[in-house]
Amino acid sequence: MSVRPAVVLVTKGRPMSEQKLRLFTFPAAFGLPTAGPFGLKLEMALRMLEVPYERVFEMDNRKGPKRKSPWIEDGDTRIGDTELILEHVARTRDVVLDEGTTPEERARGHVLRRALEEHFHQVFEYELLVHERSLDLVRQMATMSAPKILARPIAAYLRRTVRKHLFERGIARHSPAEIEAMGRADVDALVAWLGDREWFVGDRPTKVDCIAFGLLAVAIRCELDTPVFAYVRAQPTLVAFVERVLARYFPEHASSVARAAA
Ligand SMILES: N[C@@H](CCC(=O)N[C@@H](CS)C(=O)NCC(=O)O)C(=O)O
Repeated sequence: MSVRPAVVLVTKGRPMSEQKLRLFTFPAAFGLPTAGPFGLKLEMALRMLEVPYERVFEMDNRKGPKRKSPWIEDGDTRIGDTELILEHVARTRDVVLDEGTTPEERARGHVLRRALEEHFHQVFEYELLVHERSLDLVRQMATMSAPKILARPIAAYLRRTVRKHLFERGIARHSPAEIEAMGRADVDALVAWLGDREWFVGDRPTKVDCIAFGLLAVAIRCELDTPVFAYVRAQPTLVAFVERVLARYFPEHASSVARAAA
């Protein structure tokens, strides 16, 4: 697969490849560089590719071109969606994630990534933002961008909005027990898939590790006592996977044990 640029893209008089990307993500939280799983996915990918970027924290995902977080600005170009951003990076910086993997490895990574991004992400958002045990956390998050007095109404609005969105997406049509069972099934599959290997596909990190890391790191580190997050935390191989990524790509956020082992 080659997506190398045929022409040098220029903006404001400078080739794009020399510009630093501006990466807009939710603020740091839970001992992680950002609270958002897709922001973590993109940061890990950019670090794997050694593409320099500048972080900009923005709580309001509606400001992004796809009204979702994260997004980037590259000179005059604004792009939302991690996949489209990575395509842009490949075009303008001549660096491609997963170069050297076989078609079969790419296919396996693609299918697992879709399962994580399209299904497990729904369970994830339900537990983080809608579950009754996340109420205090959502109120705390609301005070990050608004006065304390508004925390309750903002949290209530956020939970209502996310529940409606998750109803449209599918997961919130199910009972809490059904959602828990669906989430546990995803976690069981991840544990079985990873086995005692270091990475989900092949013997080195690939793109699917980026989204697995984003979702699992928040589930583990947010300390919410919701059923699926607690179940993730109880899986030693998934906890070790997250610490491995942190030690390799975000040493400033890794536990001292993982840093020493890296
Ligand atoms: N397909 C998108 C997914 C991004 C996404 O779902 N972001 C979440 C936060 S992690 C978001 O902005 N949710 C708010 C919303 O959907 O309104 C990507 O790859 O960037």
